[in-house]
Amino acid sequence: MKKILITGAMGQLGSELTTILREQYGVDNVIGTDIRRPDEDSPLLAGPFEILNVLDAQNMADIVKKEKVDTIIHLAALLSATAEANPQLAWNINMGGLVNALEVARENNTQFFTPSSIGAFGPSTPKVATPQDTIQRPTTIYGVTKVSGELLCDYYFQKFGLDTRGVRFPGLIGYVTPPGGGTTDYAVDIYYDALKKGSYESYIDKGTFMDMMYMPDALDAIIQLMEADPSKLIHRNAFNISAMSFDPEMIAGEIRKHIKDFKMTYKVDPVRQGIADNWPDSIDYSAAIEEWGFKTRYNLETMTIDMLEKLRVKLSITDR
Ligand code: VAH
Repeated sequence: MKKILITGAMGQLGSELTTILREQYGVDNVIGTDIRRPDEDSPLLAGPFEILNVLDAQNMADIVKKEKVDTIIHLAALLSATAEANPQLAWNINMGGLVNALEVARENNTQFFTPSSIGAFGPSTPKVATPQDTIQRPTTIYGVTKVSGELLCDYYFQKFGLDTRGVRFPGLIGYVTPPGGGTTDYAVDIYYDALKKGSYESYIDKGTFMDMMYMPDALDAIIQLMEADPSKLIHRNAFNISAMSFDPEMIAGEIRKHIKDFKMTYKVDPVRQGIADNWPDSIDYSAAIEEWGFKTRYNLETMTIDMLEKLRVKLSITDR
């Protein structure tokens, strides 16, 4: 990767990925793009930034050609809960944007990364130690776009030789940019509320296990996969990856080790609970380990320590 274009750079993953790739490959070699311009004080403006609607294929092609981009990291998409509220828009953005990005990548022979998700699995998928290769009949429009995306990226590799790569992300937890419209976002919100209010009202019920990962591990995984020896990649797109699996009671218990009087209550959101119930409890990620050496640094305990430490500074909270 020498000259990288990121779509959805203002998102939870995109904002941190843009920063770390600029540190690794040089500020001027990473072009952040999104549908609108960030605030003037945004770290995204520390390097090249372009306004790009991923449904505008010509603008995307113009930027890629002008900047001699050799790697496209396509992140722009609606997440599960937002998508479920507007399925037609979700299909148009998630698939229309992906087809445009793949076509621009093909025409310019760039490397290509786009994430899938544990949302690509459904109620008939084995829920525990979900295999890398298994049945995928998701019942959410988000899952339908993720499975379609996996198949499309495999097709562009097989048909056109495009160097497409991807992972199935679990829920991502970070302190820099709050997530938007996901089902796993409770695992981010809980840290903010624990510090601000000493309590959290969870929209996901106790006993609902989902795979999760701390953002630094997610960022490392993208770089590691993109730099991996292509001859060793059997699966290429949609590698299962995860770092931990927990339910709301477990993350509450870990927070209570630091905020003794932390109170957890529940007001279950039937839509997001319904989405979560269709996702695996824990996935098997041995293929990622074997094919490109996937590893993680954080578990629930160490992530909680770091999240609380970083958010105390970000929120200027010293009394919790
Ligand atoms: C979501 N955070 O909740 C995203 C992700 C696995 C979850 O795809 O929709």
